[in-house]
Amino acid sequence: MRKSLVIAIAFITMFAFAEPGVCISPEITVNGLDGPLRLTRNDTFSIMISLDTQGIEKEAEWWIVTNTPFGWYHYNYELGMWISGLGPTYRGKLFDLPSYVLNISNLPIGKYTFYFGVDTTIDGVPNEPLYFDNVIIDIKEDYTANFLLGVGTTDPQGCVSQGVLKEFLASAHP
Ligand SMILES: [Ca+2]
Repeated sequence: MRKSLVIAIAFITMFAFAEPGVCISPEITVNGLDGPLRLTRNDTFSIMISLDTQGIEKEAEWWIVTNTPFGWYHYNYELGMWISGLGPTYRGKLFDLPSYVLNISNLPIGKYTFYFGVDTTIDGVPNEPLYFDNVIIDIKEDYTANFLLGVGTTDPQGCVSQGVLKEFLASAHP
């Protein structure tokens, strides 16, 4: 009787802590698009992030960062501003975030890759597995042909770090 009870508790515990076979899904868009997007210096644009935790409720580091022509910047949630270098935006438990909007304007000419990612190792640097999505913005002097590049294209949402994100990790772990 007692043995059965122990086994039952063990099973319940296992299921309670088991992670579903799905991954945390961050998403980032610019003006509601997956990008890439070509804009001019005078354009204001909105970066929108959202997060589907798939029911995973771990402590996490949240990263809203951008690789710019003049280095990495990260958005600091507490200060409400962009800061030079890599750093976590926010530390706290994962939760479903329907949308969070950042309005940005007056960026110098150049190419910017914005990332939104989360990792569950609380140590101030991005770690694998890093769940992320990214969007590219190209700021030009003025409107030229192909003002909107690749509107509506969808790149596969990153489930774990790979490809382009290697530069993100390499920068954090030189
Ligand atoms: Ca980390």
